Amino acid sequence: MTATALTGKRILITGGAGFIGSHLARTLVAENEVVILDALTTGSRSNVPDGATFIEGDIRDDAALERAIDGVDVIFHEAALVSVERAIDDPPLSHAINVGATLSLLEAARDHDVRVVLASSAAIYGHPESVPIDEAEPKTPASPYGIDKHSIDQYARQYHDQYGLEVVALRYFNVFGPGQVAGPYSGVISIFLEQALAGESITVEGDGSQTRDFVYIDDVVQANCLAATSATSGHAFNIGTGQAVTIREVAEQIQEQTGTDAAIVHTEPRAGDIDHSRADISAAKAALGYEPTVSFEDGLEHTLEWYRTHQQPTP
Ligand code: UD2
Repeated sequence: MTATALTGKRILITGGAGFIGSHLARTLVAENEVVILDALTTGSRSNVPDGATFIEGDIRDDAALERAIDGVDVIFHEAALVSVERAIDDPPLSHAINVGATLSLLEAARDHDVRVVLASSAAIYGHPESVPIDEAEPKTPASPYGIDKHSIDQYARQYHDQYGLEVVALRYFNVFGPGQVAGPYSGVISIFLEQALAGESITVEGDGSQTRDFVYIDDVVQANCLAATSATSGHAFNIGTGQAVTIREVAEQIQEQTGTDAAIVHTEPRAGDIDHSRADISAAKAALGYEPTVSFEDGLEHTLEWYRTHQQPTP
């Protein structure tokens, strides 16, 4: 469990029943009063830790938001339509959830004078011109999801500059860890782990030479806690590790760590896939004191342990 300077606060976590939000909730609940607002669209009630107040509601519902924000000192805004594919299928829906509801949340935070830590995404950079990617890299999002995350990332700065709202946006790279359940829209690591544990072939899309900066969930929790307590405001920071791993290496590592007989097979490359993504995290280090602590191998080991105990591979 990540140590944090956040104690004795009333904290709202939107999306607190989801992957990232529930890890934050579990870290903070012992020393703080945690309120979770989650519509349970992709999150799960069982992710809500004991001791947290749970409000089942949609962030697009102003009344639910008002109720959730009452008396809080800080908001972690993790609720979103997280699927890039789903956002491509339905841009207005992505816009309503990812932008519209976030704007309502920023307005409410402005009214109540509450600090906000906002989940932005590496998706705002689209296909980067070069790696590592620093925060000044051109923003050419390659999907409606990326456009929407870019929008709220920029609104966060506006709300700081125009209205003095204390807000920090965190641009997550590829987050992984226990509790990220495999599905058609989830991260490659959860998909490969499920395949390997079920003895199914591990499906590498394309030749596997594409790279990603995989950041373990505990370090994302750490970044959020630092952003909530830092003197810094009105800025956006990359949250990754600064290291890149090829997808082929991910598959091989999972093959080795699970001890599976499953083969690695190559399928068609994903249309519009990003070749290389790696964060320059020097700004987060300097401004927030952020320092990744979990190596890719250790993170994978913890995630695998969780899968072994929580997932029932189909026979
Ligand atoms: C991540 C984020 C997405 C958005 C985007 C911005 C996740 C789950 N998604 O998408 O929300 O922020 O970054 O750039 O973190 N792959 C396989 N086999 C599979 C599944 C995936 O080879 O069964 C490959 C895939 O083609 C890609 C890589 O793994 O090259 C990573 O895929 P992903 O969906 O985990 O994440 P990404 O980076 O596309």
